[in-house]
Amino acid sequence: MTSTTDRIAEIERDALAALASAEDDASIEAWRTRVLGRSGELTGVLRGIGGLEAEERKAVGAEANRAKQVLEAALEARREAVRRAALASAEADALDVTLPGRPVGIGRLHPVTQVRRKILDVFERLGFQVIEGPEVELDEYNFGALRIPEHHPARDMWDTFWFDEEVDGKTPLLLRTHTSPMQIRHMQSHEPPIRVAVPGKCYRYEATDATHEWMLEQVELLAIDEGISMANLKGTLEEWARQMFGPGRKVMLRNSYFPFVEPGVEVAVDCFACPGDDPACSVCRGSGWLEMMGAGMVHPEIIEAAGYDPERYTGFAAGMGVERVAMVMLGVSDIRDFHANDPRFLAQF
Ligand code: FA5
Repeated sequence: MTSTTDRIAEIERDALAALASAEDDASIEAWRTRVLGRSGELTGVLRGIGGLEAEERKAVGAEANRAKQVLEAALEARREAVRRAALASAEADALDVTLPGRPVGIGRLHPVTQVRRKILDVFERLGFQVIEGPEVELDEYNFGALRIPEHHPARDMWDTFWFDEEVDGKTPLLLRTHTSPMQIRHMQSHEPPIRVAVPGKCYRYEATDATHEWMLEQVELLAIDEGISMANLKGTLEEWARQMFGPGRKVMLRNSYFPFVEPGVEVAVDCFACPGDDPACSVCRGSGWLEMMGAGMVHPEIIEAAGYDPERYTGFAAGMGVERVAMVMLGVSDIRDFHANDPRFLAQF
C-alpha cells in the first residue's frame, strides 16, 4: 500500500512541476494526455486498484481520486493563466485604429509678421512696390548719404552695432539703424517715378523699455515723381492709418526733424492703453500719443545727389516701426513681449 500511495504522490509532484513550465495550449494538452489521459500515469494507477485487497483498494482509490482532482484543478488553472497571458500580450501589441490621433500643435504667423503683411498689403493696394535691402549696411548709406555726417548729433539717436571690417579702408560696416538707406540705394539704381515700400529689421544700441527694443522692424516708404507734395504724404498716410486702425483712431502729424527730409513730420496715434492723460502709462507716458513713424519731403540735396533734377522731381519718404503699429492694432502694451518667445503670449494672435 505504501508503495502505491508513494507512487501517486510522486506522480502528483512531478506532474505539477511539469505543468508549471507548460507555456502554451499544445504543451498543456500533451501534459494532460501524459498524466490524465487514458493510458496516462495516474489512470494506470487507478486501473491497477482492482487487484488490491478491499481495504487497501479503498485507501489507494481515495488517494488516487484526490490526486486526480488536484491535477485536474491545476490543469484548469494553468489553461486560464496561459489564456490570460496570451490575451495581455496581444493587447499590448495591438494597434487600435479606432483611437483618435494625437493632436498636432498647429503653428501660426508671429504677430509682428501678421502686422507687417497687413501694412504692406495696404501700401501695395495704394500703388507701392515691395522691395528689400541689406541689414548689414555701409556707414555711407545708413548715415552719410542721408545727410548725417560724422559728428552730427543725429548719430547719437541712432547708435548701433559696428563690425571691425572696413570696405575700401574707409566705410565701416554696421547693422542698419533704419530702412532709410534703401532710399539712397533705390534712387541710385532707378529713375522716377518711384513708389516703393521697404520692410526689414533694424538694430539700435538702445536702453529697452515698453516702447523700445534693440531690434525693430521698419517699413520705409519712398515716392518720387513730378508734382509730389506734402498733401500726397498726408493723404497716403491718413488713408493707410484708416485702413489699418479703422476710422475711430486719431492720427496726428506734428513737426519734426530728420536731416534727410525737409520739412519733416512725426506721425502718432492716440494712446490705446490709457485715457490719454495718465503720467504712469508705459505706452504714452501721459502724452496721449504713441509715435508710429517719421516722415517728410525728401531733401532736395538728396534728390540732386541721386542725379534727378530737383526742380522737376519732388518726393516724400516715411519710416514706421512695425512693432509700434502692432502694439496699437493688437492692444499690446509692452513691445518686449513680441520677442520674449512666450507661447502663452504668442498663441493669442
Ligand atoms: C527713423 O528711423 C527714420 N529713418 C524715419 C524716417 C524715414 C523719417 C523717412 C523721415 C523719412 P525714428 O528713429 O524716429 O526715425 O524711427 C522711426 C520709427 O521706428 C519710430 O516712430 C518708431 O515707430 C520706430 N522705432 C524707433 N526706435 C524704436 C525702438 N527702439 N523700438 C521700437 N520701435 C522703434
